[in-house]
This record gives sequence, structure tokens and C-alpha cells, in this order.
Amino acid sequence: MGRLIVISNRVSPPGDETGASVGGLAMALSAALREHNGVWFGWSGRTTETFTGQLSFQRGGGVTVATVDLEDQDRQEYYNGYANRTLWPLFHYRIDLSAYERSFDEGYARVNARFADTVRPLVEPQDFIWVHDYHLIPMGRELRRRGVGNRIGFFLHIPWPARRLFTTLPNHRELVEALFDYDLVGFQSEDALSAFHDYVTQEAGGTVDADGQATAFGRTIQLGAFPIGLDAETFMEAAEGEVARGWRERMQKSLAGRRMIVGVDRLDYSKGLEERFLAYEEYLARTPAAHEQVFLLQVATPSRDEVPAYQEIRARLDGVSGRINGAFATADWVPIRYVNRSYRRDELAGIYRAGAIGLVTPLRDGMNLVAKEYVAAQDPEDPGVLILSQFAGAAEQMAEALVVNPFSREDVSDAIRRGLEMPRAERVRRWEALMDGVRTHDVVAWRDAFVAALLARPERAAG
Ligand code: ADQ
Repeated sequence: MGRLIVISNRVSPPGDETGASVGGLAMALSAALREHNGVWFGWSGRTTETFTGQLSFQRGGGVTVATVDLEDQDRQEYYNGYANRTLWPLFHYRIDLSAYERSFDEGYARVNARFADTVRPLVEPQDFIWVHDYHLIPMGRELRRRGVGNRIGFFLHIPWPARRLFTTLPNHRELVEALFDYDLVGFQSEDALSAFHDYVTQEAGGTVDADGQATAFGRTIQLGAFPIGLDAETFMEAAEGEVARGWRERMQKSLAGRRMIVGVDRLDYSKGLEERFLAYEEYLARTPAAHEQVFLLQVATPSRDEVPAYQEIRARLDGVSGRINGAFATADWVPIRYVNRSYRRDELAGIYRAGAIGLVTPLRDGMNLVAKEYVAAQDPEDPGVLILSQFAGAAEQMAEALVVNPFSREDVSDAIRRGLEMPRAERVRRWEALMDGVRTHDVVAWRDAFVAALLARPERAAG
């Protein structure tokens, strides 16, 4: 069997093998790359004045990482533009935030072509290629144009939007047609998969059979739902390690007998943070007995801060959390601890463990790994309660959570009350079922299922 070539917007530099600071995806892909003697290709994150296409190689832990620099214009039009101002909001059902500008389209096409030019010489006949996420939808097509006949799979980490929303995108057809240049296209959830089916059958005049083979644009590809999981083993090890224990103790001390609700997110409008704060405010307003007894710790790490919508949501959250704290705080109690920094995974594990409730209420989310991390970090004897949005891909697999509508303050407020009052026996029962799923459907299972489905596709003749 040939080597695995992973192509994604950003790569994870080789090194940290403990999983303390590297995400689960990076760990899982690194392991697969090691196994298949592969290469991980992507943008270095740096920009230069003119594009040179010069590859930089780094090797470590048996993995080769190859990166290329982009131009500043690429960063603006491709990364901040089409990827994060057009596709990201649209795919998260926020057409009100979606910007359609031709320069973004051009930047997106240009960078995909540049990546394909750069990676092409690395591809050998027996290799198989796995492309990741919305930044690189046309990558398969670009590689085919350069004569790559190898098996190429694509996995979308974010939701696929409902047909009527998706067709607001001026070049929607072209984007879907490009997906038909892959051999396998994978989604996070059945919900995303069925939205894609809908497009194929209703908009593209194609068909999808019972095995998930889709035919349209004169081509047949395999579709599937491959829900991503956690690197459960390493995360649980980290949760038992010294750093996690230190944080657990530190948090226990700072609880001062109060109960903590915990939220951890990238600072992104899709994560429903404003709605979450307002639902928590509703809970406080309806439950005077909880004042001074409970607090919400919200960790929200700023991201994509060159994009205006991210600056706006950040300012709004500062305002809403400040207002709620001003209205409810007492001399020795602050109802919301709002923290704009990031933590290592082992630190997070310790923080999650101290939370009586994990509050995960995105308005739309491909999967949401925080929900799974919260579960994996709990004390089996005395676990906390997961409150989870029905609009996270994770909700399809985590039915034993308290599943809520994140748009309804009353629904979320009720779930907070119920979670805080839940008897230990019920918490343990729910947690055991959730943990079972987290363990079984982990990131290794996800990766192996995707790779197996890709390798099951017939080889094409090189063009
Ligand atoms: P994200 O939108 O980034 O990922 P999510 O899955 O919740 O969302 O988080 C990914 C990782 O980032 C987790 O390991 C989490 O611990 C970490 N993280 C988040 N906030 C953090 C913080 N404040 N500090 C430190 N670490 C933090 C996209 C999709 C998701 C999908 C993933 C993987 O949007 O739906 O689950 O990819 O496919």
C-alpha cells in the first residue's frame, strides 16, 4: 500500500508526543501518517511578498510535515475572505454574516491551485490523499487537472447547510461539482450527509443509492458520515496526570463550596456564547436560591481576530458578561468568570473535572469535541452532567446528555436546574453510557473508518 498524504489548511508541527498541547486531530493524523510513512502538507501560516512555492520540510516523530508560505493577499482573500467570511458563516447558517465578493472567490481558487502545484511533485503513483475541510473543497479538482489519478478523499469538519441556504452562494454548483472529483466525501453527521443528499437529488439532478453512492455531473462518488471522535486514551491519560491534578485541586480551592458550570470554546459566533450567557442570566433570575452558590466559568479563546464579525462578537460578549455580573454580583461572588485565554489539554482536563455541569450550546457545530472532552475528564464515581445543543453533530451520538435547544433561554435554564439537582445514580448512569460512546467512537476509529472507505474505492487511471 502507498503512503498517506494529508492536505489541510494548517498543519501541526511535529514534536509534542504527549498530547498535552496538540489537539486530538493532529495526534490521530500523525499516528496514521507514521503508520503509512506519509506526508502532511499545508500552509505555514506565514506570508511573503510574492509566492515562491518553496516547500519547507520538518521531520519529527516519524512524520514529515511540508509547508508553503502564502502571499498577504492570499491570507486576506482566501483565509480571512472566502474561507472565513463566506463559507464558515454560511455553513453555520449565518447568511446574514456571509460576504460574497469576487476577489474572495478568486483568492480561494488561486490558493487551491497554488497548493495543488506545490504538492503535485510529492505525489507518487501508489499514494492516497486525504484532504481536510472547507478551505480546500476544490483541491481534488485541482489535483485531477494536474493528472493525479490516485484515490483522493475529502472530509468536511463543519456542517453542510440546508439546500435553500447553500444555494444563496453564487457559485454553489461549481463547489459541489468539484466535490465529485473526489472518490470519497465524508461528513460529520447524518444531518450534514442528508443535507448534501438533498442538494445532489434536488438541485444537481443526481441520485444517491442506499449504499451512499452518489451520481451527478457524470461521475459517481462514495458519501458517508464519519463522526470524529476524541483521542480518548491520551486524553484520559492526560486527565490523570500531574498537571490535570494540579488544576483540579486549584479549581476545587477556588470553588469555595460553590458549584461550577463550565464552558470552553473558541470565541466564535457559532458557539452560541451570547445565548448561553443570556440563558444563564435567566436561570439566575428564576432561581434566587442559586445566587452565590453557582458560577459559570467560560473560557473563550479569541480566534480569527482579523475578521470583523469576530471583533464584534468579542465586544458583545464583553458587554453582556459585564452587564450580568454588574446586575448580580455581590462583594464576594461573581456569577460569570469570563476568560479570554487558552489552556493546554491537560490543564483543560483538570478544569472540566471540577465542573458540575459542562455547558456546550453551539447554535451549529460540525461535531464539537469539547462535549466529548468534558465527559472523558469526569470522575467515574461522581461525574458532572453534560448539557448539549441539539444542533451540534455530537448530539446524534450523545443522547444521554441533557439535549437542549440553544436558542431557548428557558430550555437551557431548565436544563441547568435539572443538571444541578440530578441525583448521583442518574449522573453515573448517563455518564457511563456517554463514556462508552466516547471510548468506542474515538479518533482512531474515525480515521480507520475513513481510510478503509477510501481504500475500498476503485483506482482510476491517471489522467
Ligand atoms: P472547532 O470549531 O475548533 O473545530 P471543537 O471541536 O469544539 O471546535 O474544538 C476543537 C478543539 O479545540 C478541542 O480539542 C478543544 O479542547 C479545543 N479548544 C476549544 N476551545 C478552547 C479553549 N478556549 N482553550 C483551549 N482549547 C480549546 C472544528 C469544528 C468542530 C469539530 C472539530 C473537529 O467546528 O465541529 O468538532 O473541527 O472536527
